[in-house]
Amino acid sequence: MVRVLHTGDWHIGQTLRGYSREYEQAQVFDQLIGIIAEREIDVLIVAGDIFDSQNPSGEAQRLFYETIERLHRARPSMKTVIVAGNHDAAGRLEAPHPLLARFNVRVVGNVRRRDGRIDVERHHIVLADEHKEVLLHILAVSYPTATCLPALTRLEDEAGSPVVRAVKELYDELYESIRPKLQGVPLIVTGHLHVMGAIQSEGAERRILVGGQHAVPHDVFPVEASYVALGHLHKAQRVGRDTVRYSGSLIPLSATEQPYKHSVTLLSIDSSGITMEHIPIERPLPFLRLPATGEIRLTDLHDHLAQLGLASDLEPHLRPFVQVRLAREGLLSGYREELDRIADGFPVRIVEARVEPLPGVAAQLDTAADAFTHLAERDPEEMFKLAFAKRFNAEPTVDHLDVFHRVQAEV
Ligand SMILES: [Mn+2]
Repeated sequence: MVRVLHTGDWHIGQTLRGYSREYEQAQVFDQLIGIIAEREIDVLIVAGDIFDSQNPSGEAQRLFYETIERLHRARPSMKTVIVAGNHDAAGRLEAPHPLLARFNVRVVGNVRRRDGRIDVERHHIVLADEHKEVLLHILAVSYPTATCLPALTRLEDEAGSPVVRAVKELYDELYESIRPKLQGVPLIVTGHLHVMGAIQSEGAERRILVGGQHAVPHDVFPVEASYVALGHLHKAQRVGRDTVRYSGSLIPLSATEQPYKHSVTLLSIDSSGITMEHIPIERPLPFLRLPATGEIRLTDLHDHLAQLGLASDLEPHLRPFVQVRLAREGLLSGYREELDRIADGFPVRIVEARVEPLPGVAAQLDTAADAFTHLAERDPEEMFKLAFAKRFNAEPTVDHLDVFHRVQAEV
């Protein structure tokens, strides 16, 4: 029996509206370390977006290395497999390899080729027991950048997406290279990309656009894989088939992720097959929506915040995050300042104040969203007007348009 734990999208160093997430991230790593010890995990898979930025702060790097060291201490026999996501700098993530190897950590930052062939050994991890009997194979594949996909150029008369084809070819080549070695032993494949049909959140996941394509069908992964451990989307979910899964993030990374439930997926693998268990991760801090459903008037915000009954001396890093849904009616243009003034008297951190766009604007936005794939055919000024209306709930003035035209001319 092999026990594998699937997680991803840690986004260490992330800030939300300027607020640090370090306290929450340290708290969920404590939970993770507890799970690993208690459930006697053999392999930990972190499916990309370790850091939130290509250039993580000293604090973010310290939290990462502390966590690696603590994970290793909690479970010295455990192997950790980390792949880079689109937020990570592949080279930087791989650079500490000589040290990380001492902690039984393998990092795959990108796909490298020699004479056109993939250096497969970098991606292939074999887990064996004390009698050298092989228990599990892992194909660790990072976020495929354009340089990882040399087959990206569109073929003559190609009807489908060259990105989908190139990603499929990448997985096919990797799988075919290790296929003779598998001999019926289970295989786990990793990926960091948007798989079609999955639910994405707004604002946090950053659309990946390789050659104008940002999602691939789930059949790019070999059907022979017992499990596909995905990262990138922050909602824990299956996609296409039960064994192709996003573990989801450990904390909500944007206001739209407020309703998400966070978990890690435990895979128990033996000769009879694979079983999955989703182990919940508790939110270290409340992430509230005010009101829970519907909207409130700005004038009622004070009462709603008072009803939370929070201790006024709550330390800044322990203050709950709050998203506010405001009714449009009676809202003045300086409402954001007024909102901050009201919230200032309470130990909360407002991360979003959303006003639903006017019905007419909403309909136009929907039309624009439908036409997203034909963005090139859309008039830039029309798009600017829509974006302006969405952001400010008003039409741009002549002065705004004048500035827009000057910027457009410069571009
Ligand atoms: Mn990502």
